[in-house]
Amino acid sequence: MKKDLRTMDHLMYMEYYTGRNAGIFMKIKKMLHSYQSPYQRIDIFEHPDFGKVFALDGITMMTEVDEFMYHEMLVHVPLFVHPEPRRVLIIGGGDGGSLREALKHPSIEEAILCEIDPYVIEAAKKYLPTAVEMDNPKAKIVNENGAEFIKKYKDYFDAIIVDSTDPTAGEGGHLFTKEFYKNCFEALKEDGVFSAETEDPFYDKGWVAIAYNRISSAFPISKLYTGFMTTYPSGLWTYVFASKKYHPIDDFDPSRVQNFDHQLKYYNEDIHKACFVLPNFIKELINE
Ligand code: AAT
Repeated sequence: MKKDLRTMDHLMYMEYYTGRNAGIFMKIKKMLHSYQSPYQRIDIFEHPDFGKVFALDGITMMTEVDEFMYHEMLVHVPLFVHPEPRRVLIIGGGDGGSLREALKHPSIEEAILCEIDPYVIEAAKKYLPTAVEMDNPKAKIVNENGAEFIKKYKDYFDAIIVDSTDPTAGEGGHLFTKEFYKNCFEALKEDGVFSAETEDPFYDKGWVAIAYNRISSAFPISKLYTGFMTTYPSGLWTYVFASKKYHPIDDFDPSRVQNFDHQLKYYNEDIHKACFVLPNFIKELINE
């Protein structure tokens, strides 16, 4: 019988946090994939406890054990505010986790995943369990810069979800500009909703404020929310919900979550309301 590789101490992965004075390390049980694409270095390895780990340019995008926290919070908060989302656009998110969560909503008829790097899609399909819905007939995958792709649409989507890399890494910066957020606003229908990952409030606090202010300048309603995220810097992650019409709490109907067909692991109707309650240091960051 084939034996598993022994986990020893000699293979390590390190992610340096912004500032490069702290970070996280993970043992590598087995390297599964390393590839230099035109955009970024792609690594996928197996960790003794975290399962598969996916990193771009040495920055963790997901680990198998905690990706649910991030993907559920990024996707279900906006999709449970919109009463009947049919067309959704996910920008970034090449591991497929956000697509998987979006397609749990039965009203979705069309889900476009716009991931800039085709090599991420290829690697995800081969190695990552998050890629389960990529062949779903409702899903359409395009490989384009999301900041350009969005310009083709006006008044079309019910929801836009920005699952991007950090603003300082790879091509992620395009997805944090005022112009991009304005184009998202234009691409949404008159009752469209939006969410974006907006970094951690400790190592990247400057970016939380920048992203929130820029999104607020493009949308009449915008609210920052947080979620626990074990393997991302600081363990606490921020997201911004924005919309043209719906308020994330006043227009939220908890019975839709209670009657949802899928068992979720992080998000529930109480989390939905609680995640918008912010600690003082984060309120201060965004001048609230
Ligand atoms: N859900 C996994 C988490 C991610 S992946 C972000 C993806 O965005 C990457 O696959 C990257 O190739 C893609 N991307 C980056 N820039 C663009 C762009 N301009 N257009 C389209 N796709 C893009 C994000 C984790 C963030 C947190 C890490 N600290």
